[in-house]
Amino acid sequence: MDDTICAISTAMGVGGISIIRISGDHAIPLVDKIFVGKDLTECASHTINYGHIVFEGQTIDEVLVSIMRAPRTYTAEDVVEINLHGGIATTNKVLEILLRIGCRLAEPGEFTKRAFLNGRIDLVKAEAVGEIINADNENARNLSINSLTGKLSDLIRSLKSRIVEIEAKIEVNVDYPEYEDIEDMTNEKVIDELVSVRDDVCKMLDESKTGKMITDGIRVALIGRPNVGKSSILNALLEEEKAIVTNIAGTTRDIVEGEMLLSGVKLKFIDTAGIRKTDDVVESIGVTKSLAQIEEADLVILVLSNSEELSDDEKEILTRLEDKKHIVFVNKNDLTRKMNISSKDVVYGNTVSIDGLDSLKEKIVEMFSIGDLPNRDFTYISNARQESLMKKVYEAIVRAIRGLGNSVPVDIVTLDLKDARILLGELLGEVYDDELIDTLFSNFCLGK
Ligand SMILES: Nc1nc2c(ncn2[C@@H]2O[C@H](COP(=O)(O)OP(=O)(O)OP(=O)(O)O)[C@@H](O)[C@H]2O)c(=O)[nH]1
Ligand SMILES: [Mg+2]
Repeated sequence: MDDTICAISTAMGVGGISIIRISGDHAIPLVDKIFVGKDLTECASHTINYGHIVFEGQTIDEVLVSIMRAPRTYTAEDVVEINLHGGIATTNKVLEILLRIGCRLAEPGEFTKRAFLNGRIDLVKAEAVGEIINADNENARNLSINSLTGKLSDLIRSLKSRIVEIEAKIEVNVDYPEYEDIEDMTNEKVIDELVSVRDDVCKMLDESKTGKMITDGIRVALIGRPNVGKSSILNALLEEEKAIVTNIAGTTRDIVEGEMLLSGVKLKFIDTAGIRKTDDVVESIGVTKSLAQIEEADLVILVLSNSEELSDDEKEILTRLEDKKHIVFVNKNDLTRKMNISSKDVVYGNTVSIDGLDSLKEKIVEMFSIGDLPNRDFTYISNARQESLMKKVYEAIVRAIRGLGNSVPVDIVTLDLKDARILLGELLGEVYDDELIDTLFSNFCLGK
């Protein structure tokens, strides 16, 4: 934390400008060493200064340098940002000079990590920085900006203060039972208040599924026997020739992936090798992969051929799908029907005249309730860390409620409430584990 760190903050490539960011106690005097134009150490905070980067008598670039003094900066330390002409050689050269004069190369996410460790942002907001950078659609952007601006943190903080209040009331009653003017906290009253907190936690956990769906997308596997048209369907949905299509059974050997947006949610389609018993070594590896995709997918589309009867292999796959979200797509409905299958989630279509694909999309929208997404408020917990801590909060509250119902002494019940309170603090990063913090920020991109 004592080092002055630097990194290229813009994506590496050819562009109008690129930005190198420097943060730390010596950020301003260090950059001043290579800046010609004015004395940066004398510049007022939050100013942009025109000049040149000059090193060992050689002019490197014409630049604008932003000076931002602590604490009102991204990291809450002194921060300098050098606006260079965008270009790989110039940007690398200036970075290299900064390293030679005493800066250290920042680790991925280190600027945001410093903002967190210096207390400018909580952990939920820090995670949102990573999420907003990775947001590739409007819903994901909406979700991450709500976390970044503190809506989610406020919600977590309010749960925490409700628990603190209940704890305090219990304690007052236990410690000063003789006081007449304090509210008498009967078990029933405490249970009522805790049930309302539990329901709100439960709602947040339910909604986290939507949050994760928005950030990660929905994984949809196209599964079926060879030659039924899985790859043709993938290509038709993506409107591009992504996978090879031939009339030879066993054309697709490996997984082929493609993405599209449906109602603002990313669908990750996985086309797989047709499932059949085979002696071909390569094909059988493909088949094993296809079966694994059934497990990994959020949704399986079982593709059948309208011109053939339901085979034993297909019956077996249908049994595997019983507990899995799935849709049956009967393809090739331009040919005479031999397929007889009755299930509520069957869509008929073909990829010759492109029929049934809209119905298939509608079914997905309905299954994942994504039609009304834009009207929701987008304050969701959306990552595994937040979700697992929230689950533990839920369990602690449920334990407390159960304890009170079974007349467990209140001081035992308060231990569960304390657990819930500490877990909520952990969610916000008020208490943290160094290793977890290191891992979390190492997933960030460089320069953020
Ligand atoms: N008549 C008709 N033929 C189709 C339709 N969809 C695909 N086909 C044809 O069926 C054959 C197999 O199509 P693919 O998309 O390669 O089938 P697949 O399920 O990916 O096959 P594998 O990769 O071998 O598992 C090709 O000749 C396609 O042109 C359809 O809706 N109607
Ligand atoms: Mg195929």
